[in-house]
Amino acid sequence: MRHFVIVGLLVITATLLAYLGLGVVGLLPEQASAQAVTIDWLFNLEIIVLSFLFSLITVPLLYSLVVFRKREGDETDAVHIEGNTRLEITWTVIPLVIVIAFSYLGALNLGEVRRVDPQALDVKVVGFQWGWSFSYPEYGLKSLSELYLPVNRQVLLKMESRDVIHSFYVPEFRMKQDLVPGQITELRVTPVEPGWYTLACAELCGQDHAAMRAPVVVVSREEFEAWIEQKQSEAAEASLSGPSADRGEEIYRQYCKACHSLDGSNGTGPTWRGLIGEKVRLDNGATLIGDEAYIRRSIMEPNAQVVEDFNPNVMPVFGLDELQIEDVIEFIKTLQ
Ligand code: HEC
Ligand SMILES: [Cu+2]
Repeated sequence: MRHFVIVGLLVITATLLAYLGLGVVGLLPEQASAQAVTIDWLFNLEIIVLSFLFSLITVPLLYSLVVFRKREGDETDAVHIEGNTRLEITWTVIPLVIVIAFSYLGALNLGEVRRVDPQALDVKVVGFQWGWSFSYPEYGLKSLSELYLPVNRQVLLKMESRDVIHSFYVPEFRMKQDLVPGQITELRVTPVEPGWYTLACAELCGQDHAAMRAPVVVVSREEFEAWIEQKQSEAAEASLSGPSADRGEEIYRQYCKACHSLDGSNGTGPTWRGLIGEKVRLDNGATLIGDEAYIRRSIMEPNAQVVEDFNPNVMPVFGLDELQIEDVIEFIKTLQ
């Protein structure tokens, strides 16, 4: 009986230490979304239960190892114990109740986290090897390289992948959602804390997976509106002033850099240096001279004319619009 009391007290102490210890480590970053609060509540409850279970196993084990160790000169056998029905029922029923309780809480939690707000702001997210692009259909804005969000308004992210499976993860929001090729997946999140965060791809997706990041900026409603207006006037200006090599270079940095170099070295794709006006050999044996029409076609239908020694089906179709393609061509022209 004395042993039970001592072990019981030690288990309680170890549980507290394990729980407080995990709290000090700071497993999670700040809570920047309404969903994070809900998720962390359940997570915290699980941490309490697992601190207890961890202690319940390790404390009696260590206690027995030390207190009931073999004494010197003791050659007798240990006591043989054959089954204990009451114990077996207890350690089956209690965990069963805990698991059922957690699945109930988990279901409530999931419902809360996924609650639909009809006023939600629609944002389209595209993931590709290795970057992100964001569009705001409500405001006629597309292909932006940063995700701006107004505080305290639910956002409905509609996500697509251009190539392989990626995963949308902003640790401060806690939510994570895969982007699956050929499918549109959705995630709802309500930012509650203005600030700068980082979106990171959470699904190993190839060579530069670790660099697949994008800024996420949560701002007040007024700042968001000002930002939208600024982006809209930039877009309007761009369509008036015609193609620009500077914007082409920006598109290059955002989408094409992973495979195309500017310095004459070939990577996953051919270099862009000297592409205009030079001979290009195709994999069907034909040769042609690199001109605007060829570049345009290579961007819109990458498999129509495949460059010799390079793999087809590697270059994604980016869905660039007419002006963006002209910007890119303008930029390639500067690379002689
Ligand atoms: C995942 C790798 C990858 C990315 C990203 C990529 N490309 Fe390519 N690209 C290729 C490969 C591979 C080829 C050669 C095979 C072919 O012709 O389809 C190619 C060929 C081309 C060609 C023909 C080039 C030549 O030297 O004859 C053009 C033009 C081109 N890409 C434009 C772009 C543009 C514009 C972007 C960004 C919007 C882009 N690519 C992004 C892989 C990529
Ligand atoms: Cu990825």
